[in-house]
Amino acid sequence: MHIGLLAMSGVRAHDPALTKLGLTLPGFLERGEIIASLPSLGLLYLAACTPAGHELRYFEAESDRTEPPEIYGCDLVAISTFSAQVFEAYAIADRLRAVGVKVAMGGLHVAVCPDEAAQHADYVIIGEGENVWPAVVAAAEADVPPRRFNAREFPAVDVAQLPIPRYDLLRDVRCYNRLTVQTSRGCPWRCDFCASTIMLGRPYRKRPVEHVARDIRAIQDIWPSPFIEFADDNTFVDKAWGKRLCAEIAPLGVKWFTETDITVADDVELLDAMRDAGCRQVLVGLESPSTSGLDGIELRGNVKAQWANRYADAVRTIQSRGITVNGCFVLGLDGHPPAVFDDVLRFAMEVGLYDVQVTVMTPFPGTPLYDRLLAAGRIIEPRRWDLCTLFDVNFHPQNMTADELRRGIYGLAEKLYSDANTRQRRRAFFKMSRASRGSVNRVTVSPVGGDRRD
Ligand code: B12
Ligand code: SF4
Repeated sequence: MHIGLLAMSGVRAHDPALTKLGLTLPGFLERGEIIASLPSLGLLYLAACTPAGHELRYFEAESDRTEPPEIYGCDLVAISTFSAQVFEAYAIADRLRAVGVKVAMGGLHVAVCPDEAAQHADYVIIGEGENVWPAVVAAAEADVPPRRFNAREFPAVDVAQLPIPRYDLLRDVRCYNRLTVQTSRGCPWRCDFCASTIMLGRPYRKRPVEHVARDIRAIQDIWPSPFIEFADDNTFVDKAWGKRLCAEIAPLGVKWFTETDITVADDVELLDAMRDAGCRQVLVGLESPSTSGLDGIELRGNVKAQWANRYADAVRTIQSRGITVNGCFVLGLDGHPPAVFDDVLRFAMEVGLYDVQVTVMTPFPGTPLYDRLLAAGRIIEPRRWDLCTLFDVNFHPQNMTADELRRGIYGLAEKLYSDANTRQRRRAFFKMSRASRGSVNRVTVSPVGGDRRD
């Protein structure tokens, strides 16, 4: 069969004012441009798990979010979904199926909304794809009628056995400025709003560090100086493993970015190992500048609430080792008062956060947050998955109106990302890292893009 893998990249936001503001301000623009062109790692894993004897091609949707015409030459097309693009994905799937192309859909969105997806796809896959995909390909080949595949009915994915993603398929697509590698899957903390790998129903798992290095080398075979983004939820939960990872990848000479929780600040030895291994930025979900809003957001642990009073010191410690911090704030948490916008600005400026990401609390389908807000009648437009962008307000906050939240974020973004304030925040980082013992003359910062909240 001819099998097409269709990725739908780019960033999404609907609120016109916030989009105009957020996507045109310098800090944001820089980040948006950098991250928008990441390839779909999930599809590259599926490609690596495709049984022999099929012709595979990786496609990116066009910039107007339609499918490239060549995809109509495929017998089977695999589409990977996130909530924000799922309606676009359904429209493409409908067009493909109308002319007899079979469509398989998987990914974070359809894993939690399989009934909805079944109206648009022949095969709907719930959960991690690697061990299910060969059965999907066999079903398409045998012309099996539409059905669902639940990863729970297949052997669980062993992350120690993951193949090298088929990065080679990207060679002819376009020039990617950064590539993703996974070092771990999942996160132990389970925040009530989190819509990452948690949605796939599997626990936190770390890969063998040698395999991570193996994957990076596979990328280097194609792109000699890649910038690597770890597509993890929370890389350095296990500090001892983290040090082994750094030791393994340091000789490869790559620069990288990752998402991790604030507890890395407790281990200076780890931070130095990260910097020496090429870490340029960590994206850390601080969520709130103070304890308000944090208590109880994690369904396991209460790490963020316990750390909130130490956030400023923690950020300074990380940045003083020569690693920039992209601090993320989720605005509109139930405990957030209207003063939260000023608090975030003050925190970011005082601490000298190199990058800041402010996003709207977003009720993604399948999260405890969505169920809680829906039951309380607080979702403004239920099932408007296209508003799951992290930049659109689609719920009634507890301590302000939806409009106050919107306007609060506009005002905050305008100040945070102004040229003058961006320069001032970044100057603080350079000062801190210069002052730090051992990092003098060693720190070079290349533009990096945050992404978790994208
Ligand atoms: C890299 C990344 C991106 C890249 C995506 C590139 C791409 N085309 O895939 C870019 C930068 C473009 C991006 C953009 C956005 N992102 Co983003 N991004 C991520 C990130 C950091 C890693 C995703 C990843 O690579 N995971 C690793 C792979 C291996 O896992 P996977 O994709 O889930 O695939 C597995 C299974 O799902 C399954 N599977 C997936 N697809 C398919 C298909 C088939 C047929 C089968 C059988 C199986 C299958 O098998 C795979 C292997 O097990 C995650 C955060 C995170 N830590 O996960 C956020 C995340 C996915 N992004 C998110 C968001 C909100 C966005 C944006 C809406 C932000 C914005 N405002 O623009 C946009 C939407 C983009 C779009 N076009 O839809 C949310 C999505 C939540 C949700 N449930 O929808 C996440 C989880 C971040 C968060 N916690 O909020 N993002
Ligand atoms: S710490 Fe981050 S990745 Fe982990 S559950 Fe919370 S939001 Fe998700």
